[in-house]
This record gives sequence, C-alpha cells and structure tokens, in this order.
Amino acid sequence: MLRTSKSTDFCRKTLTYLFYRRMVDRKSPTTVDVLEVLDTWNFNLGLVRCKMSITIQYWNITARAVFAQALAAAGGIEAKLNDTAANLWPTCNANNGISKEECPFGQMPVLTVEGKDGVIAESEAIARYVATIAGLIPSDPWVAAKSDMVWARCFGTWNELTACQYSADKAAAWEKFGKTTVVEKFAPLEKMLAKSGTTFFAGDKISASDVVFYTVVQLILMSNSNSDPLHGFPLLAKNLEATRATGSLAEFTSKMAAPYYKV
Ligand SMILES: N[C@@H](CCC(=O)N[C@@H](CS)C(=O)NCC(=O)O)C(=O)O
Repeated sequence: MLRTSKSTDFCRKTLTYLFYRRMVDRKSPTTVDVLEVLDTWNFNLGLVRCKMSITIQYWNITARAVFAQALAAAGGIEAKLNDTAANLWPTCNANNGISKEECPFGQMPVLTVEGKDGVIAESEAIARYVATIAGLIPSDPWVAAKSDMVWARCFGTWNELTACQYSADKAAAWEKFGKTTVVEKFAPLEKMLAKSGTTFFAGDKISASDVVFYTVVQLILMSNSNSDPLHGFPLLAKNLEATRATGSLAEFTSKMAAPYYKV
C-alpha cells in the first residue's frame, strides 16, 4: 500500500488542483479558489486564511453586514469595507464600487471576492459564504443542520429587533422585544446547551451558529445599553465568552461601528 505523509498528500492535491485550473479553466487560481478546494480536504487552513481578502460594500454602521464581518473576524479573514462606494451609492460606478443598478436586488450589503465574477447580495447569503470560507460550517451535514437551526433562530431574533425601528409604537415595540422576545428566543437555546452538555451549539467545537449568536447578542446590547439579554442564561453566557476568544472577534467587537437599530 502506498503510504504518504499528510504534507506530501497536501502538496499533491494542491498541485493537482492548480494544474486543473490552468488546463480546464485556463485561469490562474486565486487564494480563495485554493482555500475552497483545500477546505474540502479538511486541512487546517488558519494561517493561509489570514491572507484572504473579501470586500463588503455597505455603510460604516453596525447593521446588516455585521454577521458576515463577525464571521470573517472569527475565521481570520480580512473583510474590507467599501463604505466610500456606499456613501456614493446609488451612483458609484464600476471603478469604485457596485452601483444600485448592478446590485442584484438593488440593495446593499453586497459582497465581491477577488477572482470571482459577479456580486453576492442578501446579508444572510453573504454571511453563509463567509462562514464557509472561514471553515465555520461543520463538515458533517447533520452537525451543520444543528448549526443552521441556531443560525435561523438568531436571524429570526435579529429580524424582530429591526422591526422595532419601523413599528408605529416604537417605545412599546422595543419594550416587548427586550422583556419578552429575547427571553422567548433564547430560553430554548439555553436548554439545548444544557441537554448537549457542550459549550458550543453544534458539536464540540465552534461553528457559524456560535458566531451568529454572539453577533445578535452584541446587536441587542448595542441597541439598548440597559438590556441584559443573557440574564438567567449561564450556559449562553459561557458560550458567548468562548466564542469571543475566537480569531480576532474580541478586537472586532471593540471596534464595531455605531448601531443603526437603536432604542
Ligand atoms: N434582505 C436584504 C435587505 C437589504 C436592505 O434592506 N438594504 C437596505 C439597507 S440596510 C438598502 O439597500 N436600502 C436602500 C434601497 O433599498 O434603496 C439583506 O438582508 O441584505
């Protein structure tokens, strides 16, 4: 039987892939391409990933782009913010950004990645892409589904938060959100951690769901400095602290822009 070391195997697979891109696509592979394929082979890409760069076009505010930005920070990926184009929007052009006309659904945020054609819209789709290249989607589909269900719960909580801003009775909406909605949304997550006995939501290591939960908690805290969304939820508080220690998430959190949605 042919025996290869992990590094030999790594080199062989990488070279095969580079050869494939050259011969079949007649393109030079970008860092992102190489990472994508190596990720499927389950290599530990922490160091390589630091060299990746993606661009999110959005205003310099903490709102719809923040999930993707937090996932990038947790995964060691540099997410550039093109707020210059956002400030010129809708009339920025191909030289400095993506105009409203060129945004798939006429809205921001939008994501562009060096070497990739087109533009990705919809904050959740952008976040999902970033989570994937960050290696934060579990490779086992069942564990990934566990992460996805918590992800959906957190985005649901975020949608309820944003709705407060547009409510006819804003004060009442924010009060209900803080006193009732957050507790209803988070109580089952606390129960889930109690049942699994793990620190994280999906399996025994961090995944996208933990970062999305972390982010929604930051959004709640930023929307109302008097709020205490983790009151009575010790396991969620432990999860949050473990997540904060991932990649450059703590540093990202300390530099978050002003929130758009606020009591
Ligand atoms: N479902 C979209 C909503 C995007 C959205 O509402 N974008 C707003 C800014 S947060 C926008 O571009 N508004 C300007 C416009 O619609 O012209 C997402 O989550 O990305």
